[in-house]
Amino acid sequence: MGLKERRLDAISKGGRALLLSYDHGLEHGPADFDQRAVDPKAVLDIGLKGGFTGVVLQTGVAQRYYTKRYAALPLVIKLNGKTALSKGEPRAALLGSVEEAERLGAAAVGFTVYPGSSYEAEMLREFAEVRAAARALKMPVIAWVYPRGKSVKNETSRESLAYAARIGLEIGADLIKIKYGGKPADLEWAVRCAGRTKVLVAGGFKKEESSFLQDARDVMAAGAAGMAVGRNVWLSSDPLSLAAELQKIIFGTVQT
Ligand code: FBP
Repeated sequence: MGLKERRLDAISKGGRALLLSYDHGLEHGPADFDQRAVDPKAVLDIGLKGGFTGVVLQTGVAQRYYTKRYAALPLVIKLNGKTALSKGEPRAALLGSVEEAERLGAAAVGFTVYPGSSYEAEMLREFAEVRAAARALKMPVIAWVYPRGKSVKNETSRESLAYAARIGLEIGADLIKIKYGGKPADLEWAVRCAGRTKVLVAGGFKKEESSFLQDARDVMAAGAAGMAVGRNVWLSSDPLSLAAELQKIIFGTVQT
């Protein structure tokens, strides 16, 4: 197995992944956090003890908090992002490089594109540059593909999700992360549109636990390879038992 395959295997065991997303401090600001989730160490501990196959961090948080203690929790460095403060057409700014991510010990990098935005071309071009740099360093690239902007009427419609998944395949992502609109049949079609590229699904805003777990079951039944979830885990009153439930749904067993 080559380095890239080993890295992919680390974050998607047996082709299934359960990533803990924690880039919300940039994307949404501390408004997403409670007293525990505001502390990156507390969230990294959930990732480690909860048997997640990786944690998604922006560079700054990784630099200060991703210590050797978390070696068993693979790191995904998000290379671009935006804040919730800027209005208008969405544009994720490039904030890091694949080389820097590798120095931080990353097993993969993440990159957001907003198809439909008037800045789509810039983001697609930057994705291609990141993909080339990642190929050279044998680093997998996870594409967050979120259709968004004035021209997108419904970000989670059947058409939007299917188009997002297909874009991920077309642009050469190693894994594609899309949203879930609550309709299993739509997700099933999106997974089909992604072809041989595996699809991960975001968790979305914090829900009742039973409803979130039902989403997870539906997502896996629709053929997704797993989830990359944030708020529903680190805002949970019991993140570790929720993580154990997610592991059962995604891997068929608890791995910790
Ligand atoms: P959640 O599981 O909390 O929805 O996180 C997934 C995610 O993609 C994060 O990585 C990111 O910070 C956030 O959603 C962005 O959401 P949006 O672009 O819809 O504001």
